[in-house]
Amino acid sequence: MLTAQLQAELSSEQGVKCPVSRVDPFEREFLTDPYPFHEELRDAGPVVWLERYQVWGMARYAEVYAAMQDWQTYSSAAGVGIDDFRKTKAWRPPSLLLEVDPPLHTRTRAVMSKILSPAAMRRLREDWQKRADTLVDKLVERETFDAVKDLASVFPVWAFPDAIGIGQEGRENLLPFGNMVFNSFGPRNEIFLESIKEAEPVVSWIYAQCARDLLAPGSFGAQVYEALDRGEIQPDEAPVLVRAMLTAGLDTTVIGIGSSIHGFALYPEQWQKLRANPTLIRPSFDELLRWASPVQTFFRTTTRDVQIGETTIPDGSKVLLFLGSANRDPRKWEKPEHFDITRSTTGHVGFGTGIHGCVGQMVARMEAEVVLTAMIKRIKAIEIIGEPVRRLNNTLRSLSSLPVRIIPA
Ligand code: 4IA
Repeated sequence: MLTAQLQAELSSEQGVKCPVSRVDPFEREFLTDPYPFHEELRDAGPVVWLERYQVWGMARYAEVYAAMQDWQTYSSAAGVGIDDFRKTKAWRPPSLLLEVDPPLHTRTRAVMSKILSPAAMRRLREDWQKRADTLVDKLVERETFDAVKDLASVFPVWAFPDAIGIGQEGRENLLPFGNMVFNSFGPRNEIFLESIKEAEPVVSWIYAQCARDLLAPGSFGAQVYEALDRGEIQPDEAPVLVRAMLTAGLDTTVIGIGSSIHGFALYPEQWQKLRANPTLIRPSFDELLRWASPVQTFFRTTTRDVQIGETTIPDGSKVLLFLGSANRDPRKWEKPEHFDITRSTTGHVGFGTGIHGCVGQMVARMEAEVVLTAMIKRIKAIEIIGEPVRRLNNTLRSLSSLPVRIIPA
């Protein structure tokens, strides 16, 4: 299908040799089912010129992994979306974690990783397990429900914002905000424009939540301001770091939980394995992130000319890293399309890798763990009873609906 669209070489204008693809990684057909496109892009070469957006793309595991490990060459400071912050204004004030390089990144990251530490997670676990048990109890009684709308979208929005320390009111803004931000990493296409139609009240609400006086004492948000009191960050940096938790920590975990239930519904034998052996819960979430990577893509910007095979990527180029494709590259994984919770997932890039590897991954892991722990005890089987619906997003791969019937244990 796409082979005809692949040309042998990039016209010598830039003096480089490179396979060219006309594929649009942000159009509906691609986002609906990216996997055949990923295969084409991987097979085209270690780096591909994406003609539609005049950017480079890497879809093989080895190159994606190497690029993420090499932050000196593949910078985040010009933005990790398609926009180049050195040329155009960012859609929002840049993130002080995601869209920066060391030394600034080293300082902000240290503050956040201390706040989101294993010890902090241990303090929350019991309460979160109880909440998951309560929620799953109610759904099991109903037997039929929407695994995304009634479970995956409910639990994270209930648990994590309490820990961040924001109020109950207005939480319906959290998921739409994330949807906008993750769309903004891609082009200004219809999908993006649709998501920002009613942006104003959502964006103002989010920014208002980041103020010190609204955050509960002792919460993650309050702890960001305690880092300010200790002189570890500047006054204008604190609200942007609170914003990072509200942006990065909701949609992603909703999708992680929703896709897990989808995976186990599609692979009933994996569900039985999990029920028989709860120590598989933790590794099963890594396999889920490999198999159904919620964050599919990110850009980097080169800080020098880089040689990849026959191709020289010039200094200052945007490079699109296909994480979801790397996680299913048959050069790296055996039967990559198979969801198999007992395989080794070491090296998957579902949480990224290198200095920008997900700083909130302990939160995400614990959310998935408490929900799956609640489910394996109470649910013998999960059956899909209606067509799952995808929500298309320029960065995230997710479902908006997954109607299921469960058989109680
Ligand atoms: C931020 C990678 C993704 C989960 C992410 C999105 C936003 C931010 C950080 C990470 O706003 O800092």
